[in-house]
Amino acid sequence: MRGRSARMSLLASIVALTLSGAAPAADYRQRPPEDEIIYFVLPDRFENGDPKNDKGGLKGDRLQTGYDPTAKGFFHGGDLAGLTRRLDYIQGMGTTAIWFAPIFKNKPVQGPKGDESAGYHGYWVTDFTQVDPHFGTNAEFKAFVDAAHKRGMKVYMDIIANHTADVITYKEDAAGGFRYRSLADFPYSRRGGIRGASINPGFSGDHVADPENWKKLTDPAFAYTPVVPKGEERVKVPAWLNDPIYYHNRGNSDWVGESALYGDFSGLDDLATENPRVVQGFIDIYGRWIDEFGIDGFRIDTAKHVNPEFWQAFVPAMLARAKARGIPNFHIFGEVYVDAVDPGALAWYTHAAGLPAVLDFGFARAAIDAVSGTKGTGEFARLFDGDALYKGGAGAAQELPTFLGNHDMGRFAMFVKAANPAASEAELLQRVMLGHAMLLTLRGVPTIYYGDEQGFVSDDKDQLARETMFASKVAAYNDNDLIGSAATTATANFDPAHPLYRHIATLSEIRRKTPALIRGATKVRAFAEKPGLLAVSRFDPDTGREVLLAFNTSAAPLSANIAIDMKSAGFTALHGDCPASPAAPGSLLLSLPAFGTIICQAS
Ligand SMILES: [Ca+2]
Ligand SMILES: [Ca+2]
Ligand SMILES: [Ca+2]
Repeated sequence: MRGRSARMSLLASIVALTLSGAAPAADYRQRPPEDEIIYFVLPDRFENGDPKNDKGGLKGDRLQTGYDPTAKGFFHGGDLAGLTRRLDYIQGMGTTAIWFAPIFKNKPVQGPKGDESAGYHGYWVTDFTQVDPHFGTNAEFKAFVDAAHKRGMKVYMDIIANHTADVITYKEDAAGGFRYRSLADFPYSRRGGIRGASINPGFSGDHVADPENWKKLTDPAFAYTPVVPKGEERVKVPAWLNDPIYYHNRGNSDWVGESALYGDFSGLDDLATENPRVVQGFIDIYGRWIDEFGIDGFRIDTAKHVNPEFWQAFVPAMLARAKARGIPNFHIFGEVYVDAVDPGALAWYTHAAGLPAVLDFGFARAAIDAVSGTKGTGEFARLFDGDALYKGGAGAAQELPTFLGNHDMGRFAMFVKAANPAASEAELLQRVMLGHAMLLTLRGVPTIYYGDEQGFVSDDKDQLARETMFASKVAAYNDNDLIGSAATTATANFDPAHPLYRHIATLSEIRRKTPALIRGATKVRAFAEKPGLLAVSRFDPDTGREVLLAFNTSAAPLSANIAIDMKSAGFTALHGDCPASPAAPGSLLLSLPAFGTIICQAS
């Protein structure tokens, strides 16, 4: 935005306001991360803006091109041109930032014979400098970023430093798969185990980050013997990534302890992220995307499978790079998959790894359990108590992206439906609306999973939770009964009149206009050990004015006296049926319908 005349900026602001009713476009660089509402999308599954790139410029059948719109594990044709074309739709529900699954060039197809699938999800990178041709070009990426910025929307890239695509294999016999080979049984100092030949003399271990130390690690065959298949010797970009010395080469992770850091994630080549060459390599790679495109943040994939020292170096380097590019509010949030309300396990990464934020898996668990009725609402109290554990305390917890479901675990509606198999569609809709009301009013940065606003219900997790918004040819998607809609995924679903889309738009607007909901401190007022009441006060960061949130997770109406601030003498309803005044100073009598939400602002 620098270099523009004030008049141009003003004009741009007016245009953006008129178009969207959102904050002026010129201000987007000034917004702190907690002001955003994020929309998370898989580009392959969103909109096909250019059928010419569907096969990624490759020839042959789906095992060559990766393209098969009838198979859930292959490319379906969505791209950056489609995402750009649908920005009106995305912004129309009040979302202000887009996080999209990785768009870097992938290995098109991988997997054992007969069980292949494609890199449509973007997590199998070979070239970190280029947009995957299935999604478009670097120029189209620039057009997308610029178009989002013009509307005052931010762009968050999904990045990976833990692994590349699966290119490296091992010379040893693979019967039963490449089982993990530990540091103790296969030290760096011997070839193929403690009885093997002496190798890598003088190497003092991977905890010594000194480049001189790492020069002494020259033989990568301490555990398995890495082999790069013929024809793939130069497939990775930048070129240093093709050298097996920069990988762990210890076989597959079994997800616990040491192997969670050093093991290959289902065969994906696990980088030696302790090596200073690898650290600098990724600072250079991702710094370029900041410099060239002026993006606004990173979501870090598989953050917990990388040693914390890597992030301790990477994060400040990226924040400095962004600041130099005129991006003072660059957001970085890591994926630390913890399927429990366990704030300590997440908060550890803000201390030990120096991650500014992590995806709030605890929030997702609490919301799924409460809204599906498998538990009461007490988990939210434990969740918010845990905010003190994050580096920076409860203030830092405001920057955690919160969510209800995702592309890995499955959709929120699926969890709700699974716990309530006999529920009517109307009840499922009410419950899914309740979950979104919690998401959009409680602390954290609300993150909507694409398709949830059209009532998508995944059959299961992973591939089955990645339906297309444009007309799908996947039978396992098209037989789903969408919530709040008579449509199926066999036709395009970009309906701004869908009740969930409208519900999200309504609550987004309330949030944007109510600083207490964006940045206000949280005080839990009431919770229940069975389905029922959750009441939470949030306070305007400047005036201290109270906003009371109340949710009913049960199928019956309820009434209760809720403790409030003694100073809150009158209320206006921001949503739902709010009494105009307290029953007595310090107590508000609330009546909530089944699955209802009330938002009361003290006047
Ligand atoms: Ca396409
Ligand atoms: Ca591999
Ligand atoms: Ca790793």
